[in-house]
Amino acid sequence: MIIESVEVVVTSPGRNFVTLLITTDDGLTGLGDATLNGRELAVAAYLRDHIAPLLIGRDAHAIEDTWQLLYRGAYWRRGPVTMTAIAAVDVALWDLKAQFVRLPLYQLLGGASRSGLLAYGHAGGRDLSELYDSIHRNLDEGFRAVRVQSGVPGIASLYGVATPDAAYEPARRTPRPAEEQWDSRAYLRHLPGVFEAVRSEFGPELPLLHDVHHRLTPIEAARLGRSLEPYDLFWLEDCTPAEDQEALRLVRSHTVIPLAIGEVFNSVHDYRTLIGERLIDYVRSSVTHTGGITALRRILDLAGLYQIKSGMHGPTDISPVGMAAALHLGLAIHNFGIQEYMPHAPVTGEVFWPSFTFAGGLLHPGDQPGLGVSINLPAARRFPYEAAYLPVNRLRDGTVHDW
Ligand code: EZ4
Ligand code: CO
Repeated sequence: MIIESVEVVVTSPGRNFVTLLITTDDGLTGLGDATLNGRELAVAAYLRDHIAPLLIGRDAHAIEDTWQLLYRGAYWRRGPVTMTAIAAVDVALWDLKAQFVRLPLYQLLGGASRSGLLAYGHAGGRDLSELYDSIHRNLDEGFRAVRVQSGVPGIASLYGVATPDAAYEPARRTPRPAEEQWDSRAYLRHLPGVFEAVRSEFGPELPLLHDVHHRLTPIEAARLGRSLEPYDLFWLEDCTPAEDQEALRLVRSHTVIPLAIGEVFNSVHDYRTLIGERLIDYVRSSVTHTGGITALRRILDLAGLYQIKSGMHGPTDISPVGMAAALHLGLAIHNFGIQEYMPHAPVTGEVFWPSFTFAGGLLHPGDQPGLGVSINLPAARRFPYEAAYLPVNRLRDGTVHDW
């Protein structure tokens, strides 16, 4: 199975996506997701200018060798642009191999370890009444676990909180990043009361999650973890800036709240302290941003030795192709934990045709050969790229803060 052509498609049905198409002399086409939110064109150029010429004429079956060639062969290692580009190649090659043997990809990864993947949805509201409505909408859509984000009095616009008429989408199509505000003291005062109220309204069973989005110092995160312990969270996510692995030692020594981290990581080396010292409970990396199925499976195998589970990132900036890859991997591994799932806007479905399903709170990748996703290229051309940025955060005095 020789690689004959490599194409990078940048399309914007509802939001920007970068997709890699690898076509072989057998006439099969494999797809990989290369979407890096707000930095899409850097990955597209990396793939087009530096990777595509190396792939033409190679054996599409040689997944491990190609991964090592692209990782070691660049000399420059790691980093989100590089690892997202490598991930797209890796996933496209897994898609091709599985199509070649006419099996759903999860069968090549060891077969199904469960009947479906527990998914969590996103709930958010500016106040409790909006938040309750949003949680009810998630339950009506079938979710059996919910991430809860709340407005904070005194903070005008805040991560994770949508207005009732719009789905939450942090990347905005503006020529410059939007600015949001942050105030750790106001947040730390307000949040425990929100979880107390949500627990008493929705009862003890419903798994509740929360994302701090890298905004606290270790001692603030430790205090937050302690104050949320009575409400039995499934996890507290990204409580401190993720790249500071040692910060979690302090958090861990003060609270038993389960911790999840890693959506901005791109390598197993970002996790070595966190996993080796059991400082986290869930690995947030996605297939798309962490070097593909080949690389994320290694991270999750290492995590499994320490009873740490998967909690793959699944926002709308993971394309349907990236989501399908996550579901095949999640179905096959032993240490699956939970899968984030933010359904894409209906218009995204004009370009991407996935076959994965969501029913009874569980996702399943489906049983089509390969990933089970196809792309409608004429439709993709109807949605040209539009620059979009994630917001930035400022404190009350104007200082830039982690977003
Ligand atoms: O901010 O995907 O847990 N989910 C998240 C997401 C991220 C965006 C960044 O591209 O934190 O909303
Ligand atoms: Co997050």
